[in-house]
Formats: sequence, structure tokens, C-alpha cells
Amino acid sequence: MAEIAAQPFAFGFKPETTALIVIDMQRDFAEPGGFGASLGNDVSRVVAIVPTVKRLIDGFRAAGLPVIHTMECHRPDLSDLPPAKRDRGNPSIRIGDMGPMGRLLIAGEPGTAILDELAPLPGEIVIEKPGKGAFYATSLSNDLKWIGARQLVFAGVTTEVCVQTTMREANDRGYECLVAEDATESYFPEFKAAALAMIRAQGAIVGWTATTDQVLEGIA
Ligand code: C5J
Repeated sequence: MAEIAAQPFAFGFKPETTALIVIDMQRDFAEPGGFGASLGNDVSRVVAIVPTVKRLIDGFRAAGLPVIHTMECHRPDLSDLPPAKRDRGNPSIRIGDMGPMGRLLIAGEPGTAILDELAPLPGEIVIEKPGKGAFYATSLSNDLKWIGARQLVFAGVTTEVCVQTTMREANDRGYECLVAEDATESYFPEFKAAALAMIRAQGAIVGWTATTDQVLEGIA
């Protein structure tokens, strides 16, 4: 077993069974006029982690390890968008409505795309997910079995919503999960801190946390 220096203790992994999952690094969460901004959030915190996420992706690619990307999005006919999700709260525009970057969080629209700097390479797995968790109503379970993954490293946004939900889903499915602390972000710094603390509490009850440098050192 190789190791990544991590909290609350070293993360053991086999390079041949380890994959990176980058959650929802989409224009809709990072740019003015997108879904995140429609909820009243300041998106600058998300933009700030892009170089770190890129470094992590580049490290996995250089080590020959799989990189999986997720995108939160819905079908154009909204058949996978429950009214409970669309109608909640009081956003400036709702999922499916036309915004400055196309229809909000709809597959194929410009604003729904992954940020150019972090774009998937041909052949990398891209999961389009209608939920906050990446296992719900997607092929992720099968894809991970197919590539033989057992340990998962997570990056992306937002820490306490889609990243943490997916980590919890993965943890319950028997994967060992680590989140790269500085390659994930929230619109709310206090939520990020609490999510990271929750994940690694009680002897890594959901998983481990480590810096991007620690992950890259471990997989090099
Ligand atoms: C949210 C996400 N926050 N990707 N989505 O609605 O975390």
C-alpha cells in the first residue's frame, strides 16, 4: 500500500485502484449569471481554486491515474428535474430558465459546461448528474467497477453539497475517500470548514482530508 499524508491519519491506497473525481467545476457555479450566482452567491471563491484543481488533475494524468468529471445538469425537457428542486427558494432565475449563458443547468448549454481550464480530455469519464450526489441516477457505480477503482480522491464544488453528498454515497458503497482540502470550495467558508471537519471526525467516519501537495506527493 502507498500512503498519502492526511487527516485524521495516513490514507492508504494502491495507485492501480485510485481515481480522481472532480465535482461540478462548471461555469454555472463559477461565473456571474450562472446557477450559483442566481442563488445570491459570490462566485469568486470557486474561481480561486481553479489553478489548484488543475494541478491535481494534471498530477493524476501524469501518474496515469483516471480522472472522472461530474456535471450537475438536467435534460432539456426537465423530465429529471423534480418540482421540489426547481421550485425551491427564491432565486433570480430557476433551473431551465434562459440566462446569460443559456438555460440554467441544462445539459448542452454553454453555462453548464465544465470550465475550459479543467475540460475533460477525450476518453475521460464525464458523469451528468441530476442530483447532488454523483451516484444517483447515473452510471458512476458501473464506471468505477469497470475501471477497478477502490480509493477515490475528490475535488470540486461545493464542499458541503455535491462533494460531501457524493463522498457519503461512495463511503456507503465501500470506497475509501479523500477530499483535497484546497481543491474544493464552498460559497460559505464556515460550511467548508465544518464539512471537512465532519468528514474526518470520529476516525475518518466519511473519509480523509489532505492538501493537494500531499496528494500529489503521494501519487508521484
Ligand atoms: C449545489 C453543487 N451547491 N455542485 N451544487 O447546488 O454543490
